[in-house]
Amino acid sequence: MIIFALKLKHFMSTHPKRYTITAALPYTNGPIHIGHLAGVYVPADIYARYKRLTGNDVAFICGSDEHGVPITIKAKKEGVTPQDIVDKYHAIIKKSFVDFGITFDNYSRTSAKIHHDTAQEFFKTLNDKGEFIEETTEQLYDEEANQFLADRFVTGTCPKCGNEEAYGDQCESCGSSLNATDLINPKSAITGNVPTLKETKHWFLPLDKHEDFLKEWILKGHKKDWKPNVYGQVKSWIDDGLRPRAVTRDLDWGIPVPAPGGEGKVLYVWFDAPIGYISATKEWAAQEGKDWEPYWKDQDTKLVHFIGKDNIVFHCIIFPSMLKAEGSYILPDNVPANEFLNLEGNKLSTSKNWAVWLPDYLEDFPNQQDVLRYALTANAPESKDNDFTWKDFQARNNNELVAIFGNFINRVVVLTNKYYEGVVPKASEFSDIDNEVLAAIKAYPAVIESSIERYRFREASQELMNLARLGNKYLADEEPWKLIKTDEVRTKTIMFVALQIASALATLSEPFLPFTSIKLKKILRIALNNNVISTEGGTTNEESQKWSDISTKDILISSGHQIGKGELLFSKIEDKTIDAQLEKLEASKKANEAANKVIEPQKDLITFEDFTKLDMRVGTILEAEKMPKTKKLLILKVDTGIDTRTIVSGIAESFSPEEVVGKQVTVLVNLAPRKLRGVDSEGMILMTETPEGKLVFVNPDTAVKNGLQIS
Ligand code: B3M
Ligand code: ZN
Repeated sequence: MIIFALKLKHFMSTHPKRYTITAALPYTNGPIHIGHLAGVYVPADIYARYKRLTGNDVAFICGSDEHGVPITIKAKKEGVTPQDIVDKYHAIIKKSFVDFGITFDNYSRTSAKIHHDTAQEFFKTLNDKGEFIEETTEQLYDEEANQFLADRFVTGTCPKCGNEEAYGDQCESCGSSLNATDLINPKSAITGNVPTLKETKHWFLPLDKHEDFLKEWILKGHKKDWKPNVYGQVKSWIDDGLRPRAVTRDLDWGIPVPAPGGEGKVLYVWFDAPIGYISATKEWAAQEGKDWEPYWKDQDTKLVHFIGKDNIVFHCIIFPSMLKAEGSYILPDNVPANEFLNLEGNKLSTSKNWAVWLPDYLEDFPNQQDVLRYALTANAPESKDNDFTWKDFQARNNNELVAIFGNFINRVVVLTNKYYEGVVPKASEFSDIDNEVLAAIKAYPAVIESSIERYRFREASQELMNLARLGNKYLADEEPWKLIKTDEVRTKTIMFVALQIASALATLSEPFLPFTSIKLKKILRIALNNNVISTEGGTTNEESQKWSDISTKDILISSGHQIGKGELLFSKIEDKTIDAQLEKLEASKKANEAANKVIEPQKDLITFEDFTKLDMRVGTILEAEKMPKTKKLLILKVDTGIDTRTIVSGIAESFSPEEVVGKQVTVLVNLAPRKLRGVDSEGMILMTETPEGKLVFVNPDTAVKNGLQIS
């Protein structure tokens, strides 16, 4: 591995390149959560930071995906306009990315004019080249809503995998891209009705026409370096045969179709959104006084799309076919899609509010963005779905960031201040172990690079942690705190070597732990490079340490250099903090279930005679006690006005015995007696249950005589 890494290292350093790195445009119908960070944005940011640090010309591009049906559904639900929705969530999402140190060169939005113009121009170019099929077909229609049903306006069973909650354009379960008319048992998401079919004209991108190109480019081409989960999905779609896909919709929210007959129609969101990468690059280049075209048209530019697995078909088949048809664009070099992150064993879900939202995380863990970035990277769903647990989050923080990385830095800084008032001591002769450590430092950049270049960020983050482990072990083996008493010369050399490791960590950690990297550079007084988060300038006039210095320079931090005082880089997370998060999750799940509780449909009709058989009376609970060895049951003595009887009731989790004594209740008195846990129960107390699971009495709203009949 080291030899490969070193060869790669040399090649990379002598061949700086231009990179256009894109990250999937998040829908602006809600905040973003840890799954978005893990799946797309943290890996993309690690890659972009690393490419910048290794001297490349990078355009790191993203923006809000503001069209599409989810936004119109949310707007309708909240009684506001789609523009209100996108304005609200564009700001929230954009702030979250800044808060978490995701260093986009431009975070734009698809409602921007520059995007409308770019997307319409792209459509017109393809249309003028005859790249579309214009066809009138029957599409799903909701007569009651008086609306065509596409995308998330319709759900049904996926013809490919049987998922019963597939959407009109895509099945999130198997990732297939669908036509709404493909769905089995389609149902309108607006009214719940079964749709009818109605004729309408749309423009279709004939993917079948691009099949040979895609086979050549991906299957026969050099795409063997694509991740197996990506290559496998793409191959199965191509092997299944590709069909024309509609690229326009009968909707009023989106980019108007710039063609005769396009009135009342908009571009399909998945046609316009990927073009958002191009318009955002244009916008950025204009701000920077650069030419945007080399980032999208120069064959030497490397285009990399960071996405989640549900977006593979759009980024590996549909968008490349669009780019190919247009003819002047480069194609993606790689699409390192991640799988999904689950949360505590369940699928992350915006609609079910089963998520850790980024604004909430920062409220509970202020200034601990790096802890989440690291935990999500170390556990990233790179090749299979993975599970985020708060326990693992705590372990990554306590056992690695605190106990290894933070502990090592703390010891180096505290001892350097204690023994030498913070001045880097002069080293004498290096021992074999010293030379091994110094050589290992030089080798680490290439080891980390080799993982990053293969989009193995989990592995790369563990290599970084291994360098901190090396430092910890070196100090533990050399024990400068003992040697200081007997061999000052040797101690100085040990501390000098340890400080070289600390200095290397300050730079190598930047892609993974950007906030910590800044703190560490300030502690060591290494000038801050263009790490875009830093607001203050460097603290010395030394040239900022470059990534390449770690493997080329013999000395990273010189004798005589003054470092600063220490500060804890990470703090231990206690069990009670994690328990609070788990309780918060459970509460949000219950609240969500309550909010979305489905009211049971009415039961079958009964006759009046059936009803008259029920004898319901007002009664009063005279005594109550818990049924031994059960959680749910109370034994009640009830005055029914007819008699005083025993009734066993499953209300113990909602009421204590004391709470119910004296309550007037509704009693079904002619229910056949039952023996419950050895106790004869004669009748039933009528209750209802709230969505939160609390039981509530159904009783008269004023005190009345026991025994009165209820009818
Ligand atoms: N808006 C993200 C999603 O499917 C989608 C990505 C567009 S990237 C051009 O959740
Ligand atoms: Zn499916």
